[in-house]
Amino acid sequence: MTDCLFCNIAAKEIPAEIVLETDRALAFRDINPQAPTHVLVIPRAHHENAAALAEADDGLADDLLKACHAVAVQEGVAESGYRVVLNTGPGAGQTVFHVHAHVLGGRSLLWPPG
Ligand code: IU
Repeated sequence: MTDCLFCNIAAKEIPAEIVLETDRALAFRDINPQAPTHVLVIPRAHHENAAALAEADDGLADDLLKACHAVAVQEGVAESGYRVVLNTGPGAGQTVFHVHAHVLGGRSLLWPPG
């Protein structure tokens, strides 16, 4: 989708600090980090949110989760612990409507989230 920010990042038409690329996913640093490690992991294909991704049922959700773990390992937070967040819908705080997993780590993370 040409009017989608994250599609444009995936197409490298908008710059981002990319930390990992696979054939079906891309990971880049969040511009407003909430933790020492705060990376967004997206599928290259456009799906509005996690619900749409789950319904697509083409293995992409599995790829996304594996990419999240690869980012955590690469960032050095896999052993200390990290959080994967998929805000799904405006009521849950989703503001960009191309599914993205937040990978957060590098500090103590409280529960429940706000
Ligand atoms: P959310 O789950 O949809 O609320 O997360 C959107 C994230 O996208 C949020 O953490 C923003 O800081 C981040 N972001 C970004 O990394 N680059 C951008 O150009 C824009 C938002 I706009």
